[in-house]
Amino acid sequence: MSTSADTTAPPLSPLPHDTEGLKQSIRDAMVRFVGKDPKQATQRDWLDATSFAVRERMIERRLLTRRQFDAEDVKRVYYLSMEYLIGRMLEANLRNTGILDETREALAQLGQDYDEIVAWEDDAALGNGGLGRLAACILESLATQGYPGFGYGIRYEYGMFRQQFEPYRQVEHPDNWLRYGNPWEFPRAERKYPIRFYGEVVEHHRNDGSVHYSWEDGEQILAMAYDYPTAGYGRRNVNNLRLWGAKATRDFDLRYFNEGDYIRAVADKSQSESISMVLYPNDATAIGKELRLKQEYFFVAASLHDILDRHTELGYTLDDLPHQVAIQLNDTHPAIAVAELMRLLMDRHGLHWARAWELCRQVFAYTNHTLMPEALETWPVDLMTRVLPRHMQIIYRINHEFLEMVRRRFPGDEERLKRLSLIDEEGGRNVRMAHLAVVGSHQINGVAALHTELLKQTLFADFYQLWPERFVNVTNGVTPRLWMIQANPELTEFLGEKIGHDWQYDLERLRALEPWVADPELQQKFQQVKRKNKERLATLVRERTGIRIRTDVLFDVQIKRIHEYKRQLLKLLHVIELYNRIRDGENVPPRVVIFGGKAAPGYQRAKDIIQVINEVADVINHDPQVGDRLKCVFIPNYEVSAATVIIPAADLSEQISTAGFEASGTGNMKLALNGALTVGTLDGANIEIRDAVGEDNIFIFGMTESEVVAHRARGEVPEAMLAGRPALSRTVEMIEQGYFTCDDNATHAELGHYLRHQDPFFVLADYPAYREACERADALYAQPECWNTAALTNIARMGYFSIDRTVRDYAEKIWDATPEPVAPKRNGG
Ligand code: NBG
Repeated sequence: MSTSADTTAPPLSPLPHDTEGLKQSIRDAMVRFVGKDPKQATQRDWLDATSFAVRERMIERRLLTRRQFDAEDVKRVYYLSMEYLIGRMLEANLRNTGILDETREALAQLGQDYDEIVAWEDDAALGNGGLGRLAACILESLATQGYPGFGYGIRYEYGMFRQQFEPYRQVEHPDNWLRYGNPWEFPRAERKYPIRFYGEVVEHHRNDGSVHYSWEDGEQILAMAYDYPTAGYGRRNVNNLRLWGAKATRDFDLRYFNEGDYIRAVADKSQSESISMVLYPNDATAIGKELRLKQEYFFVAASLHDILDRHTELGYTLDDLPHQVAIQLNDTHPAIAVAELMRLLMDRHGLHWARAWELCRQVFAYTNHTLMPEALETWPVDLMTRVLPRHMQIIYRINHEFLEMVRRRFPGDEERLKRLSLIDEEGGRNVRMAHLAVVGSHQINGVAALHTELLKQTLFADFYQLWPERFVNVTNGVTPRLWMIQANPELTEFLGEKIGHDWQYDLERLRALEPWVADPELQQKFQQVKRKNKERLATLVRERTGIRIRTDVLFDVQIKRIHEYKRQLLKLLHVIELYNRIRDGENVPPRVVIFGGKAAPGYQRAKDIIQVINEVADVINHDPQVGDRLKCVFIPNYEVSAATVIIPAADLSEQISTAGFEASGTGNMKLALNGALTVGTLDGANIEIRDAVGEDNIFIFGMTESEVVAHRARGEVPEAMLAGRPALSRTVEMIEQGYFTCDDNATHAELGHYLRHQDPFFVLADYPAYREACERADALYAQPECWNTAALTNIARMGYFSIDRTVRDYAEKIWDATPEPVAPKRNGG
């Protein structure tokens, strides 16, 4: 039914995809876009020129994709996310566009080393951790599978901070990733929307007695679109990620500049543009700052405006919305979208409440990513009333209608009303954004089986009773394109030789490897691959830390955000015990322990943990009695590009959160896919990983979720766990007595005290089981055939954890969307 799709537009002249053509394009780009004589070009210039050459080819396919979508009446899926943890773009785009080898060769012919060139690119780190990385994987899969799926987010000028240790404690440095411009983005000066804050709501009474509202005055800033094309792997589909940057309005400029205070005007202007300046570096915690609320509304308002404009430009009516549009809310960060869409439909398009609400509910769906209470966003009613007065009104009305319905179903149950209300009346009045998201969505999903069950039983139990059919599980996944093909080219080749390449599109086909997992020749090759990957990691470790590690021992890896519930301390206690045993003359199997991860800048406990790990590592790494039997490395500035080096080298994957706290985890999937064995609790997706790989191919330990609940209820003092455990007691004492520090006894004493008397995540209670699980791992590692069989079995059985399966689950259970692969042109190109 779309009327404006122009299928008669002339075809684009296809650019060559061969080495010669690419060489020409890169050379041309160097002159035309970079403005340099190739003879004088730096490696960064070559990076830019190469990026421009790829970009040209991607945008060509982007236009074709768009034309096809416009012509075919497709349903579009919009993913609203505050975070996209993308990493470097050049290699991903080359690979997905299918011109990686040709470009490598083209650069070689131009006298340039491909690997050196790509290393110049800064990571696009517009996210904190799992949530942002999942968003990036989902976009890649949407394109790869040909879904009309588009991302919306914020073009932060400063992404995730760079982490340094000075010398032990984390220090944050700004990530000015756009400093040298960005060859991947297309600024869209014509796609600018005014976004209002503050001001007031004006009531208009119509002749027919109806009331109409408008939101006026206050302050306006502009949201300007920047487009990042996202290429599908092995397909022509190229989708779009649209990130919004803040710009001062012209009105704004004029008002101040005319007053003659030029300096103040410029300063105010940059103040208003600060909305998209910086990513809040908090993971699984809510922020509660006015600027954050403004960021959230800013990108949501711009995205919805854009979505509705596109919808009407394509000739659809508002009644068509549920058939043409699905909007996924990635956590509660974009939950204000529910109120904003209501506002647009009523105040701008004149729909009445009931119809607007019906449409809203059919369009939105909400993904929850955590049960941690401190991560649940709430906004003070006062703040919301001041910043978004019309939205506050709408939220009150949504709440009113909702609670009326609850009252009818549960008459006289005042407690239930309090629990369900969108407004938390306790301790100052706050808007519960998760409740707004649930009420405004037709589907709510958790990100792993256990997590979804816990959502139903705890956080959203009352909602589940009202609407059981709205709750679904969509277990997370990871893209094999980045986390296997790019990160682990040797393993990719190894798999290709044995089972072909089908698994790259259908990861379940890795199962074809199973008949060979015990094959000695195959195992030997696998071991060679691991060894090479360990050498690559050893180089990274040496470059970043100066520490030399051997590559013929077990690599034990814990890489993730630093958080009490993720229990880096549990690993640290084990490291200290190993150290003691070596010094006691025991013959302990050698290992390299690798940590990576950032702490939220204001999270003192997490920063203490980093500091103490670094200090312990320093003592161990310099103890001649230990030598290279034990090394402990904290790799600074863990980021996507570092992860692609660390993960393929890992033998043991540490997934040791307190059961019931990790919603899913996705690092667990990446590591297992690369043939690491998991030592893990029955938490998040670990449970499904165990079900997939089998009990014998994973080291499960510790309290289950219900055991944790029971243990907590017993209220034992953590210290009691030390009774009869001399090795563990000694470890804790060494920390609290400052054995590992020369100048900061206080931090160590405090951390020891914390373990003994607080230990909210039951590190001590789970320690004996954890040590035993690590010993099982050591025992298996001592039998290479058994270890390799288990590792290869892990790889063969990880198909379920492909992001492609995740995206299909969303499409079928939630979006009702179908893929629309772009057909190749008949005569190539
Ligand atoms: C994180 C969870 C992880 C999960 C990712 C992706 C937040 C709020 N949640 O367990 O902690 O894997 O989301 O779903 O960052």
